[in-house]
Amino acid sequence: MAVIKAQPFDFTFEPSTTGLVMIDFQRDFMEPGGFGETLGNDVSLLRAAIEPAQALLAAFRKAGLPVIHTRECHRPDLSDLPDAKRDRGAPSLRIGDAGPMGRILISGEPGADIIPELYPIKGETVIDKPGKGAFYSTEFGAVLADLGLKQLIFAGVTTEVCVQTTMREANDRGFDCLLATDASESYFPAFKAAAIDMITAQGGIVGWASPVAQIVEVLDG
Ligand code: TIU
Repeated sequence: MAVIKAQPFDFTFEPSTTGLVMIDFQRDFMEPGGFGETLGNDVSLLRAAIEPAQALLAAFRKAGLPVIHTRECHRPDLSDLPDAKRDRGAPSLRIGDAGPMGRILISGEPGADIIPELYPIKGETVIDKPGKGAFYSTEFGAVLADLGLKQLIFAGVTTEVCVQTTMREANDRGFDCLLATDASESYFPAFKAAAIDMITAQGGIVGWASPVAQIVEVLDG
């Protein structure tokens, strides 16, 4: 067993049953002209997570441990897009509309793909998901079971939306979940801080939190 210093207490894990989950590092959230910006957000806020996420990804690859990437996106025919999601609020472009990076949040379009800095390599799994959580209506749970994983380390965007939702879903399914704090960002810094507090409060009611440096130190051994 290995031990990472974390909040609210040490995260003890077996490397051979531990995977990295990279949530929605997509151009649609990270770059101008995508879904995040259509919602009125300053997407530059998310870029702080890139360098720490690269370090975490490199450590997992070096250790030969599994990496799973997710992408929030919908089928081109919108058959997996609930009206409630498409019609919510007053974005400048809605999901499925044509934007500068192709149709907003649609599978196969440039905007829905993962940013080049964190692009998957051969052997890594990519899960397309229609919801905020990665388990809903996807093969994510089956992939984790096939890989024999019990502990998950999370990076991604945004902390309080897709990352926290997926951590909660994973926690309910019996996984020990650790958030790599600086490898995750939000359009709302106060929400990121609150999400970390919510995850780790009450004795780790959802999971653990630790900066990338403390995780990499242990993975690099
Ligand atoms: N809007 C926002 O903060 N997030 C999302 O819509 N999706 C993800 O977090 N990936």
